[in-house]
Amino acid sequence: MPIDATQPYDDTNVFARILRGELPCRRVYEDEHALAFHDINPQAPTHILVIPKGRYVSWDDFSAQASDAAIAGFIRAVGLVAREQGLVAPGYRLLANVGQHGHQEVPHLHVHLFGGRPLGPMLA
Ligand code: IU
Repeated sequence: MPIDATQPYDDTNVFARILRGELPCRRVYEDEHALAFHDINPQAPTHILVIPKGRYVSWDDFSAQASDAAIAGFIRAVGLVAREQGLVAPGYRLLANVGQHGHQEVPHLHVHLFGGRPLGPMLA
């Protein structure tokens, strides 16, 4: 079920638990700002989720409330993961779902990084 992006942050959400090491993940990258791991239900040959380390429900509260350092660090981490995965030359897609109409299901901001095949036109 999609979440309400205006809800308070829920420390029991699955990505919070991954960040605390309570649940495993197939990690591909980590630094002070971000953690990246393989999606458990990949929609492309490469399907990685990049999440900030702070307590943000979605792109909305992250973009409004995170520090400039946290925002810059997160965006740099997304780009670094794409380069490390060899996705830049063939190309890739970034996606962040927000709230009900965006069909966001996990209430911790995550950017989907898709690659490894031609992805076709953007679906609205
Ligand atoms: P969404 O943007 O919130 O709709 O995407 C959630 C993604 O999180 C989705 O692609 C799931 O397969 C993925 N995921 C995961 O990788 N590990 C989990 O334990 C759970 C969801 I729950």
